[in-house]
Amino acid sequence: MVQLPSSSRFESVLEKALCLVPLTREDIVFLLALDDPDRIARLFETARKLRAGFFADKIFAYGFVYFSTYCRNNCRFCSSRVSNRDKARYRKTREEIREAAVELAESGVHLIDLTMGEDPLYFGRGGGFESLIDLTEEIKEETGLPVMISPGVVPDYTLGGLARAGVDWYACYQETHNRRLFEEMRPGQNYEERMNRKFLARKLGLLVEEGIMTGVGETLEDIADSMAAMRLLGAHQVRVMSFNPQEGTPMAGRRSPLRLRELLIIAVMRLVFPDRLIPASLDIDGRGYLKERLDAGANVITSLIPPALGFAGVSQALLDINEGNRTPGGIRPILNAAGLHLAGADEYKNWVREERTKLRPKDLCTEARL
Ligand code: MD0
Ligand code: SF4
Repeated sequence: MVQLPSSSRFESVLEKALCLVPLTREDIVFLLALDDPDRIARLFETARKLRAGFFADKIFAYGFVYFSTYCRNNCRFCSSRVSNRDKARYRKTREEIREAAVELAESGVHLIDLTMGEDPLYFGRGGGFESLIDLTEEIKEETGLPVMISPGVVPDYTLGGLARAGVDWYACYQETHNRRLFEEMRPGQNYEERMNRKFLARKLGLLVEEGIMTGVGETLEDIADSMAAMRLLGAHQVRVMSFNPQEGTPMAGRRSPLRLRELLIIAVMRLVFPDRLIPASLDIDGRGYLKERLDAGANVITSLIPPALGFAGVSQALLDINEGNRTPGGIRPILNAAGLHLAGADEYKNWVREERTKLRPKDLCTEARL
């Protein structure tokens, strides 16, 4: 076979992506390995073209409510890990959670993401999942917005209860699809169980978000494999977050990777999943690099947090929150500088409705019950 000079390989992979031809594992690794600034700029430009083709200049914004920082797990990268005895934790009351959600809704976010560690209060014997289900129902009603739940690996029947309560999204990140690395990062947790919960969520008619962390020892091939796993799952939202070292964890001394790595992954994700949602998270650098993440092809800004209510991020507990920078008002100038705009509430609701209908075509729908 004639080996094409790599410039034409580069052109042909971009061309393939623009024609919506699926990229191979080799194509993905090839793009992730780019180091020539001109080519990287071309890759980002292609990602933006694809985003514009499916979403025009409209960006979605997600409010983040991290309502309990207690967790029974011991993930090596996370300051909420159970062995981190020095961590000052909180568990918000129903009223406090409601207040944060309402404030976020009024500020103009498109979705409320209710997130917790695997809090023993909910996961323990006698389980408090009923109250979690009630709470999501109440928040959905009160805000009138779609709701995402990121509660960890909850039991099957709880996921069923959440689906019946009207939750729209289940978010649960594997972080890596390399099993050896998974076991290192999430000791004592079961890879299959975590993956299977996401397949179940889809069956229950929920949209699913899958995510990876970069800078934790993964190879470019691992990243390509994660994209394959995301495709197999049929994830509706796919994300990458750069590792940030956190105090009180075994990884506290490790460095955060150069942001270029995350930006390349965002752009390649856009080429691989042109019509899916791809976050630019405010939880890694606050507003820092937000424009770059958008320029690489992201179309959702996540981790907007109301100032002054005492809610934290998961990766950056405090950065930019009380300054009011993690709000629609705080991000607007950056959006505008990137030539983008926040979508209207109905535009997001319609997207969610259409995607959920695809999961459950009306005539075929046999309510999955749990
Ligand atoms: C974020 N801090 O979007 C949030 C979090 C959980 N569903 C999301 C990682 O960055
Ligand atoms: Fe718990 Fe999630 Fe942190 Fe792991 S990443 S320790 S499951 S809060």
